[in-house]
Amino acid sequence: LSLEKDLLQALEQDQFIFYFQPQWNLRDGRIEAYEALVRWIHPDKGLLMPGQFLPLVEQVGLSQELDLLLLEKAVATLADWKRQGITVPLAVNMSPVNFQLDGLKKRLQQLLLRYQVSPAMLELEITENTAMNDMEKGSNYVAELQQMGIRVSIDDFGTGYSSLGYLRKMPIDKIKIDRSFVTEMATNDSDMMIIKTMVTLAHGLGKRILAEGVENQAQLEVLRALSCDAIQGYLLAKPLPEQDALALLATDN
Ligand code: G
Ligand code: G
Ligand code: MN
Ligand code: NA
Repeated sequence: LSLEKDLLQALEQDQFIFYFQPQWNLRDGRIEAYEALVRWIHPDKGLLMPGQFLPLVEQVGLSQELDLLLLEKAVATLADWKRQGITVPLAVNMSPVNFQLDGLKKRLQQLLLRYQVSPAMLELEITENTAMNDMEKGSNYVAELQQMGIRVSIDDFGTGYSSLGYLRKMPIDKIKIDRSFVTEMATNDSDMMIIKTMVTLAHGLGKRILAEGVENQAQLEVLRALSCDAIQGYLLAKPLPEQDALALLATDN
């Protein structure tokens, strides 16, 4: 209950920040994008993880407000990086309730214009369930974002409704294999086969594919051998505070 009260204040006083986790391109070994992951700097409790407050945010009906605030934060971050000569795209998670919101596209357009940020620098991560909710509407919506120059990727792929029809219809850019498949890949033949099939599927549809949750070199080598395009995970970097993320980028390029 008190956390709920704190939440309103947090939104007003801008107590949310992003950590940034790199996505590495397996072809050239470089960072191709950062994923923005929200943290709440609570005045008493310190750094809170999304799992500690996002359910509450949703429960009290503030997730639309938070998502819009975080979208602005993402675009403002890109503008700031641009001023520093840093041009790395940023992927932002969208909670299912907010995707396809009336006004989201307009809001995005305004933000990109106001901060003078190219839409090509922004990527929205949605889950399969979000995409599938109303496939007709969903694919039109993704197409409109793509026409604006904003890329959309599917997060946690393989854990939602596993209908594949939407992949064909939606002009999504990237598929992110859920980390649960990667974790056991080296020891579990079925998981290995599933990943292999996902890579083939993605490439057959002209989409890029990234594996999440890569924690060791053995996993990386298997993913490379399977022609996975990119990886993300603790092996390369945990989600980092902004200064550390920028320092890493400087050593990378
Ligand atoms: O590090 P990690 O604990 O950061 O993130 C846990 C989950 O919280 C992620 O799977 C993601 O779905 C969600 N999440 C993280 N950051 C954001 C954000 O900025 N917006 C939304 N809507 N969800 C986020
Ligand atoms: O948005 P998404 O559900 O993909 O959020 C990614 C989540 O996975 C974040 O909570 C992030 O901290 C976490 N994560 C990122 N890399 C790894 C990893 O290599 N191992 C594990 N266990 N978690 C990871
Ligand atoms: Mn994500
Ligand atoms: Na994920």
